[in-house]
Amino acid sequence: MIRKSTGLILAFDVEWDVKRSVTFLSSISDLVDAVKIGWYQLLNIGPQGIKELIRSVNKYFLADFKLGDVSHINEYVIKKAHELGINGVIMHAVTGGENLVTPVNIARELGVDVYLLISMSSGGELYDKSLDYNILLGMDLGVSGFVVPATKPSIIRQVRSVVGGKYQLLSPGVGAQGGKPGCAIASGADFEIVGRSIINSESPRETAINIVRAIKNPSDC
Ligand code: 3DU
Repeated sequence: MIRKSTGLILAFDVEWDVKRSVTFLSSISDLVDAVKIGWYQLLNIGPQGIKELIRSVNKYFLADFKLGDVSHINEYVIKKAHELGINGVIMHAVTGGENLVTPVNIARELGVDVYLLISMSSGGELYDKSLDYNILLGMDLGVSGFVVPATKPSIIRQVRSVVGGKYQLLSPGVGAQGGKPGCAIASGADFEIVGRSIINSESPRETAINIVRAIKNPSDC
């Protein structure tokens, strides 16, 4: 599980080398509870770059590979991610129980958290039609939590009301995609995931401070 302090997760979608990435992350490290990396960064700096980054920055690293393959491939990827030092992975619910059960169990044995994506910040209409099914699927599998969009607060409220307090809800779509900082957490999420608003800001630290402030004291949600 991600340890909560500020409630902010940085979506670190950048094209920078490891050195620049470490410098940036060190400058806002106290403001973020976790760093989310994904395909873009893996393709930019490669697995060794990811390994070096994780070794250099003392943070929870969440791999957003949105895993949605057959069971054994999901399993291979989770094992490789673990070797790189990844603490948690995001998986697509849509791949279904049969393709999720073994990978989730293997992740648990390795100490890697699984967060199940059950709704998208834009589109994802098939997900939203089967929300109840996917919530129960995740609970049955024993995932650590769910990815639910800041752009759909009613979905966050619905998921929270079903899962209770035991599961962590991570919410992307804050800032650049329209979600107002603080409002996803006010709707029941545990963490807000923010990328471009911080990364592209002229003053990333100041922007992150303002987001953390809004998370602590949300208004106009
Ligand atoms: O829009 P931003 O720059 O704050 O980035 C959002 C991040 O969250 C990005 O890494 C994307 O892959 C992820 N995400 C969504 O944007 C929407 C989802 O439904 C799930 C994940």
